[in-house]
Amino acid sequence: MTVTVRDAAGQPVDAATLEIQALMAHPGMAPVIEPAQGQGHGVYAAHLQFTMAGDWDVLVTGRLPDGRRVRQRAAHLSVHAAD
Ligand SMILES: [Cu+2]
Repeated sequence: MTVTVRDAAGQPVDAATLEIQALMAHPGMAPVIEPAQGQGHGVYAAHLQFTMAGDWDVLVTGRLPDGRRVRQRAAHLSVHAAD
């Protein structure tokens, strides 16, 4: 999964420290959390391995280079098991 971070002027933001978290809505379900590696040009990438089929909310969390915290919903996915 990749996310792109831009500032208010639309310029890419590098050097953030980000994690991608995938969560399911039901109780007792551990989130999948992976650090996102900067690729340059504001792009960050993480490899997520979903632990069950179903509906997942994907959040981006962490800190921007200026110290501000990030917590933003990035996607809602319906995950199906491969045949
Ligand atoms: Cu689940």
